[in-house]
Amino acid sequence: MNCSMNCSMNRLALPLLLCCFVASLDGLSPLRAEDQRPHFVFIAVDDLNDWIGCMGGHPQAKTPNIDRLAQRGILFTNAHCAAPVCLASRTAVLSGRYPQTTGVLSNWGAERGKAPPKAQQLPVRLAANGYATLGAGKIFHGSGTPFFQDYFDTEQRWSPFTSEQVKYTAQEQASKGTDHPRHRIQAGPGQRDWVLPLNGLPSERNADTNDGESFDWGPTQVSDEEFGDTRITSWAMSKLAEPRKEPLFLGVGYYRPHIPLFAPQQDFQDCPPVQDLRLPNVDEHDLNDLGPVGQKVALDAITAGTHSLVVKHQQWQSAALAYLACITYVDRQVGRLMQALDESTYAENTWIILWSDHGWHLGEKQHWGKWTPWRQSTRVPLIIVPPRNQQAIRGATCAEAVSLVDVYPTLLEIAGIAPASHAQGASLVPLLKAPEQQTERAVLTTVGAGNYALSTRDWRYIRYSTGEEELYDIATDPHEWTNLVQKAQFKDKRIELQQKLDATIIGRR
Ligand SMILES: [Ca+2]
Ligand SMILES: [Ca+2]
Repeated sequence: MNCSMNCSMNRLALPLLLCCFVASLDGLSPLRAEDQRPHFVFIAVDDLNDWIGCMGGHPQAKTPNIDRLAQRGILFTNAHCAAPVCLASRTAVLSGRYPQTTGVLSNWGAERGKAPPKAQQLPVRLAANGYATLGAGKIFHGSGTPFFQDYFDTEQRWSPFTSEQVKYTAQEQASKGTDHPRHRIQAGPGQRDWVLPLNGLPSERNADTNDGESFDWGPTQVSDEEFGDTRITSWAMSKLAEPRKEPLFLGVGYYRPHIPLFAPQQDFQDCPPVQDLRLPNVDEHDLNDLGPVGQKVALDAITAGTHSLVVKHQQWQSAALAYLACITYVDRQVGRLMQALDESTYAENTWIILWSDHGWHLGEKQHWGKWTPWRQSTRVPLIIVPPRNQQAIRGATCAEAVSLVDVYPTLLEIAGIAPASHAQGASLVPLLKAPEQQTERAVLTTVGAGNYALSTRDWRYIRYSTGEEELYDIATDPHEWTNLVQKAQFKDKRIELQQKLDATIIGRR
């Protein structure tokens, strides 16, 4: 197995040598040998937890296309985001740095008063090494904002991305929820209009907003073709129809299943009837063994509504159904994209990377949304598919703890580009060669300043800024129902993970 991957890696290096050789023969006017380096299709799915068929997070998840990708490559079943919120997670992925280094711990840019060290974005580093870098949809979070200009050097911005990204039209905004044909109530001069939610739920937050972030769900009457993620896919497919001499990095960022959980009618119809929808597996006494901070994080409406509201209005099943329908919708788009790739000139020599920026709670620990330290929020799908023209391990899973920060050095190594000195993750190439190997690695997730979750192959350790702790044996308790931190028999494990956490944090500064 190692041999086949080594051969593959040698094959990556060969075209570079060929280029140099041709150039040196010709001297004054170097002949341009066609660049044989691999292409990348880089698929980001927003707020996708493990509710996909190949991860088994929900028994009724229907994701045949994502499952096929897992069969074509390696599925990382214990991958965690660097921070369970969009901007902080995506900044870590695209800069290759942990949030403590970037200072970007939230959705609101860098910590006040802390100037983040500038970074070379992943696509920019690829572009500097001869890649054509194109993208559409949500790859960054709010690119073009002052934050990005501050954090990423202006000249390092991903200009082809900004110029070519698909813009949402008024019709498409409907699918994002920003101009949804919900019933709008005129509030009067100087006041914001009220929009009645599609789900009929009186939202505690955002009930009166139309900013696309509302805690709402349901099928829409917007046609498939008008949905933003459909258009993003069509745009990406058109780029795969364009041959080019340079190797290609194509970023495709899907907005679903981010709230509002709107999807075309057909994707709701492809899911079970709402009365047959299975609810997430929860322990109703789950919060009893948490400290006050943990309980508050669980019960607060941080990034979505509260569980008590959902339950009170008997909406748990319909919200879970809508989340599944949004995933089914995105999976259909992944299927269209993969078909276009397989029928294109890029079919043989393209790596596919599919990832989500963080997970999502749907009532687990009585919580809805993200930005919690628990696995439901930090664990993400991560699938890496080697090109068809390479001998490689396929259809395997890797249970080692890995981080989304690892994506940056992994792609550079695959592309044969020198590692970036600023990058802090570990290349996953050794695990792609031998996914069964055990690395003893512990990966860090930061949940706002001073709150950390450490994930290893079998354990999770959480420590809040107040010193409050939690300890879970994932091998026997994957839902993190039983906090072992006070149990005497796990004292050694607790100390071991405390020390690992401290070493990891210090190592990241
Ligand atoms: Ca997100
Ligand atoms: Ca518990």
